[in-house]
Amino acid sequence: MDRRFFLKASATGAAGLAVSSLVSGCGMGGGMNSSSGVFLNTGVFTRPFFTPPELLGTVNGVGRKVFDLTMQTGTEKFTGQGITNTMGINGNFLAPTLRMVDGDNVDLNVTNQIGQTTTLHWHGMRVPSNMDGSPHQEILNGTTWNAAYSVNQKASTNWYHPHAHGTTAPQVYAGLAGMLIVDDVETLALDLPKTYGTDDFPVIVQDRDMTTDGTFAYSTTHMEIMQGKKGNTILVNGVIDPVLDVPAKEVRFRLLNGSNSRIYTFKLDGGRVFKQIATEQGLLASPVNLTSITMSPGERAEIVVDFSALQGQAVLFQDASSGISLFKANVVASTIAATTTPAILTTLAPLQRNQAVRSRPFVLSMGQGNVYINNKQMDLNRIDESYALNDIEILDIQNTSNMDHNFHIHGAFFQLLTRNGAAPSVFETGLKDTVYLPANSRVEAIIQFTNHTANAAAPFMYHCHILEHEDAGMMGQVIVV
Ligand SMILES: [Cu+2]
Repeated sequence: MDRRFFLKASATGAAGLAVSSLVSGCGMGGGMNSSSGVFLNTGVFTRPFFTPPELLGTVNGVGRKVFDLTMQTGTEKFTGQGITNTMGINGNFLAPTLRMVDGDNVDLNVTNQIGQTTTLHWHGMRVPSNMDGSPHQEILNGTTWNAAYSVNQKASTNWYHPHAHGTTAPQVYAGLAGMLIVDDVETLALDLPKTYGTDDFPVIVQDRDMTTDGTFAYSTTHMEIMQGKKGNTILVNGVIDPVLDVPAKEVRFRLLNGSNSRIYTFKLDGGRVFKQIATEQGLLASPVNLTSITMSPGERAEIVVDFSALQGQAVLFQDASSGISLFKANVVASTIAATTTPAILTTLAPLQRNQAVRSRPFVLSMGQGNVYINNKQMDLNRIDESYALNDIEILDIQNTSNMDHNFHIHGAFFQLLTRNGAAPSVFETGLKDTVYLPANSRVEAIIQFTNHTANAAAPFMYHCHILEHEDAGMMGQVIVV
């Protein structure tokens, strides 16, 4: 990855714009929901949208795709002014987009140069538990961890980030996160937008609590740990207020809520309709027309926006929850062939409730200034649950607290059966690995661990993906036997 690529993208913004806007009020796109009360986002889009470079891997002599990743420290000027100490992978902030194909055998050489212990977790990848990058696969500073696995799952938009015991939140916040896109033959054959950086864009949405010169440093009060760390500035692929030229045709956006704790409700200005085509673990059976989509940390969604009739116009991507406009898409003449998103995308054969051998409760709760799952806090030396390989089970996930949480499990995907006792929205019946649980809510999902067992030396994790909660112990461990 060319480190200058990112520097170029973020340094060309109009210096001072965000600051002058802050001084004069709360900016044109202003909202007042952040912890600091005022957003640095201005509602004026001057910085180029940054598309992280793709890393395709290098095929070695025995046909394995090799990816060399260096986790490193760096600095970044997010508004062109103050200098922030950051972390990135093969660069100063964020990471290249890894690209793999179902059936690939991959070797990932992960070198830790961040000055502290870390791990690198492939969120959404169904890999052997000892290659998962969980807290049990520590990478000491100055060492290299070799993760090797076979890709065996549907085309999907995944991501990778540290999962170190107790320090995940600050490491992700510093910039250690990237997308990992899996392709497969079925999906590549569909008439979907698929030209990366032209009609197919990653959209990593993160918030940071910035000072007026555009710098940030992770720190938390106990209140912020309980409520989740929320920032006053929302970045897309590491850039504040970016503008993107999109072709006047269908364009695919791979949305990732990469924030530590903020929950977004993404929409287009004017209530424009878009199509959701995929959930975390792959395509929906058919596209679903939506005007907004709510996503909690760690969740992904692929959407298609049809700009065919909008050449010369601009469309804003917004977060309805904060009132902030995230980026602007200027619709320009298309130089590539039109696509027509098919009405049928794939065949999903949902697992059925009557196939389940049991329903297993996961209660997310808070009390005495702590966060719990099933009244327990994370203990690396305790196994909390044991699954039988290939058994079908129901996850009965209940948030009994007055605060929002979510639930992510490694090693398997699930599909929602119910949300608060009713049928879930169609788009929640897709293949998922992370699900939002608003305060005092409950979901039932159906799950099956296949392919990989997991023993006590390398269990799979389940946890709240609000990273402050995860670090505070809202996590447990499963073995698969
Ligand atoms: Cu939580």
